[in-house]
Amino acid sequence: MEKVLSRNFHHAQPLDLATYRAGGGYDSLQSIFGRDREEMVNELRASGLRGCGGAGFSTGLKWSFLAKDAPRPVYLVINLDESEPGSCKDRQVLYRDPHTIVEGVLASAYIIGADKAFVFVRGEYKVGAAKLEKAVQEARDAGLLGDNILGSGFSLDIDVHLSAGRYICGEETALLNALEGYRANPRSKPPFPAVKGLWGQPTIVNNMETVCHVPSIMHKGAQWFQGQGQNGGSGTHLFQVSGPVKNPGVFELPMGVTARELIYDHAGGLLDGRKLIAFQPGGSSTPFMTPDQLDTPMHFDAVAKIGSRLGTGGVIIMDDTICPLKYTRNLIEFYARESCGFCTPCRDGLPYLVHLFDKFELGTATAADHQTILELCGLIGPNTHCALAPGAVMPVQSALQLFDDEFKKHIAAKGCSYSPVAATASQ
Ligand code: L3W
Repeated sequence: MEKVLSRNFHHAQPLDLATYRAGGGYDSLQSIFGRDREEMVNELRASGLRGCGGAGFSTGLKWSFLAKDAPRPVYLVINLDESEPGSCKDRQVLYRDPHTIVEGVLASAYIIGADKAFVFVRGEYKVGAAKLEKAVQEARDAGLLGDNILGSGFSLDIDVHLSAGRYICGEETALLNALEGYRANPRSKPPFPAVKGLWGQPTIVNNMETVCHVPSIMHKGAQWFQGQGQNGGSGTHLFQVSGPVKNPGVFELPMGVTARELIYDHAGGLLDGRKLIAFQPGGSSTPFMTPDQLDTPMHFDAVAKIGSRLGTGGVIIMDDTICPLKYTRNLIEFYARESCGFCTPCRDGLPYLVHLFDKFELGTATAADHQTILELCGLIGPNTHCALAPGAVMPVQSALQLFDDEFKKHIAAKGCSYSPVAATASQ
């Protein structure tokens, strides 16, 4: 496997343009400029590249939704608003190798024929955004951005936009509203951004990692990319592991590496004396996987097949020292806080779930509360305006199945046996 996104991570500082180019940076443009755009989109589809921001939608398919005679201007928007708990991959590239982002954006913008590109960066990543700004300016100064880039007839500039900071800004249509200067409420879909996006114009929105795979696919081919994966996965992915493991971090590995290899070989396994109870494979909105599923290949289809989602590939570990109910409550509290407030099931349903979980911790929960959690999840999931609340209830539904005995134990024991009852519970 060849490292792509992390190939320059061994350098102490981000590479300046000259050093980046000396290592083959921007060479991909030779394989892209002048080539038929439809053919490149087809190659992308064949490569198996899928969106790395959580949804795993085929990148080539999404790009094919842009009409050939799309009204101008066409925009490319890069989602670098990484805020999902457990996801911490995009920041690595932003802080350590921003020219890889500029090259990915430029290559992708050429293929879709974008007139302008925007990179929407999470507000807390402001130091990284400044590094990206610097790389963009270097590219402009060298004629890699601007008018008639390298004599190709293609012109592009990149705007780096720092978010004011909310999780919901990472939802693609809320992001578009935020970019336009409006409150970041999600829009209704359809129309999808490819048809009506930024300022009503056709817009492709992609996660940063996704576009950073494009140059090497175009340079080395779809087959090469497929060969980088294993067990049915294509390409590489920046997997992340957090929680009570010996070596938490970000690892570029073949898509399809098993969860066991990722957690035990790369992240060093659990801390001494700890036992794996469950893990979330792709950020805090993904259903739990269990130790008997450790040999599952970490790629979209294989993880979906066992009832979870690969999401962002940000694995979060739950061990035997934490109450599974308290762990789950902590996740919902995050989503409750980050709700945009637009629709009632999300705005009111998520805080009520937190309240119900608190009753289990405080020892006041009854079997009826257990049942209400179950019913509320079913009510919230399909009835919201965007994917935030359905994502929030997925681990709750999963916890209801996996930890049914814990709910019952909390009711019978009138509280939590893991740690002092009042430590995290709200009043
Ligand atoms: C045109 C169609 N375009 C779909 C496009 C759509 C989007 C992409 C995927 O949610 C998930 C969420 C989180 N014509 C189209 C079409 N598209 N059909 O394809 O769309 P979709 O609806 O499957 O997903 P989404 O709305 O983008 C994203 C999950 O990701 N997630 C979130 C992580 C969040 C972060 C963060 O840090 N902010 O990482 C993690 O699992 O729960 O389910 O572009 O336009 N017919």
